[in-house]
Amino acid sequence: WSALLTEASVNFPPENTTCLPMVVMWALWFFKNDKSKTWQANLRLISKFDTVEDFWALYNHIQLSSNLMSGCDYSLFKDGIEPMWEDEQNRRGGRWLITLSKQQRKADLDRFWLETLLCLVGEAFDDHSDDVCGAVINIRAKGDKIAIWTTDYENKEAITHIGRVYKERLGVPPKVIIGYQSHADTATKSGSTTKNKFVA
Ligand code: MGP
Repeated sequence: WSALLTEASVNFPPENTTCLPMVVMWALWFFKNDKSKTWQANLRLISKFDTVEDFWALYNHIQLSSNLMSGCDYSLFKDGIEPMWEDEQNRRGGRWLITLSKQQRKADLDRFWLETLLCLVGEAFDDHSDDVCGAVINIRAKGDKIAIWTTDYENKEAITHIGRVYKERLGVPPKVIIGYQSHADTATKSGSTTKNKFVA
């Protein structure tokens, strides 16, 4: 059996099938809230992929976000960028934040997150996809959140384009306003809200 399995893994994928390549390598991370550890120690890399086939294999293998325990996150980031404010590519960046009501966990959460993943791996923001660092989903009892992180909160053109396309792809009604906040403001906020640098 072990010989067979080795043989199978060596020959998979078969040489003559084409794996649709992606523009960049992506890394999926998982965060589990363990209060005895630091925030960074609770963050784990799950795996990396750079083909469409490997994306679906991973997506189909892991729990849907709506099944995760409160306090957990998934993050999908470009390989080489850690899903934290401190990374060089995030330090001067920010996020388009989608805040969901408790009712939306059942109605919208999983499809919003899948659509977010597809926007990223499908380079949906044209030339401005270069500004994208990754995306995060926070499962929280007080209300779940999904965000796309970009690298430069001063890059108005990229941010407004990404926000417009993202809102449309999620099917957020025009009258619902989404906000973009810098990580610097998020990290130093004192109250429960961070001011928006941009809205879409
Ligand atoms: P959170 O997990 O992003 O949101 O941040 P949550 O749990 O909804 O809390 P709220 O404050 O937005 O209401 C929770 C806490 O995790 C933050 O206050 C930080 O202490 C820590 N944290 C979150 N992020 C994204 C980072 C990060 O990038 N770096 C570090 N060092 N800590 C972080």
